[in-house]
Amino acid sequence: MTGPSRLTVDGRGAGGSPKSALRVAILFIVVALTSLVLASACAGGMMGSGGMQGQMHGGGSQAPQTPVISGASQVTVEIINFDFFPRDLTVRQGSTVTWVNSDSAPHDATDAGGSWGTGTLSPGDDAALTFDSPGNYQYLCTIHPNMKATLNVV
Ligand SMILES: [Cu+2]
Repeated sequence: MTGPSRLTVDGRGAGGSPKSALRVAILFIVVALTSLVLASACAGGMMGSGGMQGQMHGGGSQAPQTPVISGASQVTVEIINFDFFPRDLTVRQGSTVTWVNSDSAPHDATDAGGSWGTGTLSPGDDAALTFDSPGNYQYLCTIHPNMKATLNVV
């Protein structure tokens, strides 16, 4: 049930400014491309060697990611190669965040403080949570605890 994201406007200026919608769209494209590049680099590394390089991809990649600030009311976090994309996400309160498991292993997204969680997501599953109040959350996959990410609701 991942409908087309409806882009909302950042506070200033009522009505849908095409510019800010475009900015958010570009942001998403950048994130998507980054995910693809990292995912294929990682997959290539795994297939290329059963040996030394393999250990870099053993779960919870620490490759740098660009933090994402989204003005959209519906935002997707994709789980690929034992990592959350984006790993550091800021959304506006009232936004719905959907975690999509695009990996081949089961994962979840669970607040370290225990206030929310997606439950286990099998490959291909997704779960959406709406965040009505501001908060700074560290969350993780409880199945693979070195998969860590942050969600800021502002
Ligand atoms: Cu996991």
